[in-house]
Amino acid sequence: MNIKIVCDSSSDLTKLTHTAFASAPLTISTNEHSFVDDDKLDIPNMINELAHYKGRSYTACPSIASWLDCFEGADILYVCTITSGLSGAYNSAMSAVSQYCADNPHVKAHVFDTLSTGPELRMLAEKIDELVYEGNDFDTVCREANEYLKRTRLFFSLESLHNFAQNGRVSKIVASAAGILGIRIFGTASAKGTLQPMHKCRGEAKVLSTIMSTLEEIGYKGGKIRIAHVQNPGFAQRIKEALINKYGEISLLIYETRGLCSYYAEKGGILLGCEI
Ligand code: X90
Repeated sequence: MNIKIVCDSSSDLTKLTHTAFASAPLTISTNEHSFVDDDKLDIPNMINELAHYKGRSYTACPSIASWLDCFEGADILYVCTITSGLSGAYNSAMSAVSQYCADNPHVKAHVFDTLSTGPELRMLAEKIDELVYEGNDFDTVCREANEYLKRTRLFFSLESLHNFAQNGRVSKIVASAAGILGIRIFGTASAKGTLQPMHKCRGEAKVLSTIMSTLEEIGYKGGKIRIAHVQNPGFAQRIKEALINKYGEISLLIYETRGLCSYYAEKGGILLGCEI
């Protein structure tokens, strides 16, 4: 039995520890150039090119065909997608799964709509990887993974919402606050899987204290943390130090966002996933 975990590229993952993995790329485009968010994408070059580009830019979810490429050869499929509240990725994954199962009737497949993205999506994939490795059957993995998703959260600090606004994914009013120099929008994924701003923070020190108080409020007790950053390793490291100071040794990884999250979170952006 070939078991495969498939995410869209907003998971920022390229592999998992135990289970076969594939990533279905989203695409970031200008009128002149398309950036496919796969392992060949030169992300610093994309960020730089977009920063100098005067026209509009867009994104697109993975096509049904690119999901099908990822499914190739799998008998059991766990598919995890970016929130259906902001992307068509969940719908295209569902269509791809129906097609794949129609062609391969023995296949068992489940699509998880994370109502989130980035580190929270990555954490779900890591959890499924562990559950599969422990030898759990398909139904148990699906049930436990769905339970896990209820115990994880996503928080973000964004210096700009320009790309969210130009793609119509937040209102211009919300976006304008983030345009002010030094102001970061701190927020979370809403229950519907949309951007939910919580605070406006002036400066990184304020973001850091907001992260610490927010984690306390939601009952965080030292569970797993994943921090993705857009060219901001120093701040990610300061968050890590503050967390270790308060909670002691925790499972924490810092890494760079890939294409899609780099585009929307923009330079300086931080995404934090945690278990509660
Ligand atoms: O289908 C598409 O074209 C992709 C649209 C994706 C839009 C959201 C990307 C978010 C990337 C930024 C901060 C986290 C916000 C989370 C809210 C659920 C990461």
